[in-house]
Amino acid sequence: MITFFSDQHGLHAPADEIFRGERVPCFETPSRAEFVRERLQARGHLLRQPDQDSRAVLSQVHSPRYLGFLASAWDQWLALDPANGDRQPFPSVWPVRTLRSDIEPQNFVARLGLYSMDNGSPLVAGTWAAAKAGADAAACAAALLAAGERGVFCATRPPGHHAGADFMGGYCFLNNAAVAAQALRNQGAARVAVLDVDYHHGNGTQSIFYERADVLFVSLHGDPRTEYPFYLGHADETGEGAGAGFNLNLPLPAGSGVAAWFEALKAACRRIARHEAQALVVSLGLDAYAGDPISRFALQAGDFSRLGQRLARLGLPTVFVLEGGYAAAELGVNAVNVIEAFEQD
Ligand code: Q9C
Ligand code: ZN
Repeated sequence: MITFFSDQHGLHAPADEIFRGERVPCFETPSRAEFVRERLQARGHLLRQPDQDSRAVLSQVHSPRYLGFLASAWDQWLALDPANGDRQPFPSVWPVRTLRSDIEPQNFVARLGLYSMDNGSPLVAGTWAAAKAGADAAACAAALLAAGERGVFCATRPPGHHAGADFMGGYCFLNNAAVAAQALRNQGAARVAVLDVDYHHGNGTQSIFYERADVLFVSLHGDPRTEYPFYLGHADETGEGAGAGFNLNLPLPAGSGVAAWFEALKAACRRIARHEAQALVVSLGLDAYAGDPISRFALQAGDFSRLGQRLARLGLPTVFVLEGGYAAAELGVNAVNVIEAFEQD
């Protein structure tokens, strides 16, 4: 399968994240993408660097002020103190209920909080370049589908599905799946479906398309009552306004087994078929894997082949976008199992 891979991904390599109030090594590491690249190459898949600018599509899914902030955040951080070059900024204050988010504060950390849903998404000098290359890959993949390709894989990082129109979160900065879906719409697909199989609910993607009927969002994930992102992803979130009925969440209790997961996948596929979509975007998180260090589902490597086969049966031109998955050494096998089974079916 044609796969987009950006050498720029390595520019986003934060050292630590905050976990239970302590600094711990980041789970979302450059090695994740490198393991995927190695496996793709070993299996003879073609790798391409993204060569299209996603700027126009990005401004359809993210707010101008958020994009402006993200593109210049590191320079703003350095402007505070040149010694900040070897420090990671973390937000510590957020405009929750009753506080105003319409006015951009002048204070940098206050702006960082305005544009963040958590303090777990560390930003470094190369974050914008790496994230932008991932979004460019999503736009390239959509263009290849328009040119007749059946499946294209974006083996990119950082991931994107927690990023909303104007905030980062959960290791995500730019919503690559939303970029792919919007680009497919721009190219003439009347109806698009996004299927998110990452262990964590794709709150960013859901919120971007929540009031739209043209992009159906379907997600299979750990129940937000106990799992990140906690504040979205419940079954009663079905869409609003024109988008009423075009959002389907299938939360499963943490610890659910493989049979329950594939039952939920069946329901997801039925809803996607009913949408009569002309193209599909798969937010391909691999953290439903049994060996994932921060997730609690039970899929084995062979189950990822079964996933690829089920997705192929939808019969839709499909963009796969890598999201989470933190058992880094197993990521290559699991990702390639999905796309090869998709191609073979
Ligand atoms: N120490 C994605 O899979 N933090 N994001 C968990 C674990 C949030 C996961 C803390 C996990 C976000 C794209
Ligand atoms: Zn995840």
